[in-house]
Amino acid sequence: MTDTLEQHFDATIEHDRRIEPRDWMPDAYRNTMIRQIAQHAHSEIIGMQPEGTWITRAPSLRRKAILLAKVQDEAGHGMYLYSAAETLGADRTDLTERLIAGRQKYSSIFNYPTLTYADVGVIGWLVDGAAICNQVPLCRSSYGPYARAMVRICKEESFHQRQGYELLLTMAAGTDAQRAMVQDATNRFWWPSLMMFGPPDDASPNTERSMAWGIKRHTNDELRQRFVDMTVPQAEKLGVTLPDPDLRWNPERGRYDFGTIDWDELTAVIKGNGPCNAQRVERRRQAHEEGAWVREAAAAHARKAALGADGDRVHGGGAGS
Ligand code: BYC
Repeated sequence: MTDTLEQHFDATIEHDRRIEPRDWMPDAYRNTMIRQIAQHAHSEIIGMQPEGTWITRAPSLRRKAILLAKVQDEAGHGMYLYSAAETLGADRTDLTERLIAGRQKYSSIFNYPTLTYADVGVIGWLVDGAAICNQVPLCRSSYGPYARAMVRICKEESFHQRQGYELLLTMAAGTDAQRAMVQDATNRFWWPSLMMFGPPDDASPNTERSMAWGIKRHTNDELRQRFVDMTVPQAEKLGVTLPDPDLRWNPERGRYDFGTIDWDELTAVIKGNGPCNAQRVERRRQAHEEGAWVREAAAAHARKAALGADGDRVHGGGAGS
């Protein structure tokens, strides 16, 4: 029986069709999907913090409205992704508790501080730009609910990237002090943005298996290179210098060469030793605790809604049964 199911799974992957929640799948596929989707969801939720800190300090009403909308989108992305993880049998509360206990990862990039308003622009330009590069191919990922969630997420990320670039173009056309802020933010976020794509291919334990299963469509290094090639002309138009003396066009490869990434830094940040890891997780823990009454109220409301006016259950089963 398992043989037939496994053959069906293999054939689905081979023909580039989607695996759906009720399909049989190997445990390792399920666990890999839960790991990646949970890490992605956690990144969206923790990713609200570095920019969220600027909402009350936005320089104008327009900038505040834009930033609020962006941060709200990130909460929405986290919710779609937790829902996608639930279709695999994961439990959202359990995933959150693992994050808070440091047993599940989230993207390294959100462990760096946001020091000026130019950081909001640079996060949109570089961090969301890297996210788009990484996530557009995930719209063709083999797991149906994840791939479908990614279509909407990518559309919104594209708006985020443009709002960041527009903010930077505005600052670049401003005063010398504003241009210096843009350059400083670029200097601080360039290398961490390249690290978002993960370790180099020869040190990436999951890539081969995830590519064979159609979860990932490109390797970490391929996507990193694509991001560099896309970003250099944007930096030129903006008038900022990317902080890499080895960055230059290679006519033979038809791509940009770039300098060596500090992989020790990425390892340290992933292990929890980046500049803001402790602060980010602590803030998430506090928010989770402070939100307990909302979850309790929602569960009580769901129980009540499941009962008719005369106390009979309207839908057989459901919450509180
Ligand atoms: N940071 O074998 P590898 C966003 C982990 S949200 C931390 O290459 P894989 C946004 C990796 O998980 C951005 N950990 O792994 C939100 C693995 O851990 P395990 C998030 C990292 O999965 C708000 C180990 O290192 N995007 O854009 O094949 C505002 C070995 O790596 C990192 C996603 O999550 C890292 N940078 O490839 C603005 C996209 N890199 O096995 C923007 C979906 C690696 O010990 N995820 N690790 O548990 C992916 O595409 C892939 O999971 C990755 C890693 C490319 C990230």
